[in-house]
Amino acid sequence: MKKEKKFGTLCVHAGEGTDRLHGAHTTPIYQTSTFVYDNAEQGAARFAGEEDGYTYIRVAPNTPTHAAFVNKIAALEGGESGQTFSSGMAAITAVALSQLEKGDHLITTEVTYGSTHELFSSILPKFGIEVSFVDTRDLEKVKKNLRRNTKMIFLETPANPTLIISDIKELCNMAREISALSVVDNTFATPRFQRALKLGADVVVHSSTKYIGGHADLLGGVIVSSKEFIKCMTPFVNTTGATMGPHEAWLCARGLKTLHLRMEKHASNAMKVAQFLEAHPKIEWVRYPGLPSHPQHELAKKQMSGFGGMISFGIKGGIDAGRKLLNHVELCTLAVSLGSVDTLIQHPAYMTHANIPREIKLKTGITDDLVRISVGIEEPEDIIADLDQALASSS
Ligand code: LCS
Repeated sequence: MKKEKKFGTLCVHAGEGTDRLHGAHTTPIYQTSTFVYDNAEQGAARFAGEEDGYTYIRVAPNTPTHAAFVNKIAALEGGESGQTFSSGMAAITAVALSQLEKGDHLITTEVTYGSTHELFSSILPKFGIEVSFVDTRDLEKVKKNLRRNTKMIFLETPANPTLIISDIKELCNMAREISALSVVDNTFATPRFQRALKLGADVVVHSSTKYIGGHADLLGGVIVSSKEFIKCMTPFVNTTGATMGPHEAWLCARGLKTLHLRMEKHASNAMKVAQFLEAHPKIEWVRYPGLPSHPQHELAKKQMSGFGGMISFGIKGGIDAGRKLLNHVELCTLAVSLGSVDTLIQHPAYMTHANIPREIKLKTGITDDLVRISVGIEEPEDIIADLDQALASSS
């Protein structure tokens, strides 16, 4: 049989077959907090790291259910290993705080999810970590911001919610040249459409709450990297204890079995919705990486194999028109989060990005008129019909 399996086959098969004892076909949920040793010597060997196996749920690799999820996402991202967390924010926090220390400098894309922005602007500086928010579309600007103490470059691409794209290959090269760690938040694109490790990133992070779980029914995070990196994070992971629950790990692994199919439908629907919005007289502008009108469409084509399910658009009439639109949707769900099977619509200025100071929001393109849609996998005609009637009712 061919050795290298295709993406969809890996979605279904990678990491499966954990239960050799009873032969359960699907991965069991190991709903246990602790593990039994055959004898004291075995317990000692596991704690000493001399024998592989499980000890306690907070301690990596947590449980066989967690391991099944990690093996699947690592196979999909093309990484050697991974680690689960209780949320996407816990994963990002762990990567930052386990790798950076007082006096270190971090460069981040200036547009990120609101809580990531807050972590970098308010929490890391408390620990003496310097942070520069840089427009990473401009490689020269990034170069100018490199310092002797730059230890990490963090990229969220496509960025939430402006969908700006950062050149992963160029920026990770830049990081490598100064021995800084490159980290890519791949939540929006997923490995179906963007393989950041292959493009040169050291670490990929995900909010698995989103497309990985896929059904808006869990909170989780995961990182994928080399075995060496995951091992170096283990003491931080084991002691800080932002542990994913076994049921969430199972939901994530189960969600991934259909990632390829869902992402293809999310993306084909999003293209149709983006084209509809672009032609609508009440819409000022549309940002979707798959549209030729996206200022970085060429870069998106180069580093992504598809453009995902997220769209931002500006509605004529600004914040009030946006509120009216949100209040008139019927099929689309008025809610934050993203990556669910159903279409979610929200207004970042006062929802997902409410915690970013207004002047920074405006400077970075998170304008009052910006409405964000996470396009679901319903039939596209129904999503478009709902937006059409809501736009008609919102003047
Ligand atoms: N990274 C990205 C790109 C995100 O969009 C989010 C959450 C996170 C990390 C954090 O993940 P969490 O801790 O929630 O699992 N984004 C959200 C959003 O746009 N609406 O609600 C949450």
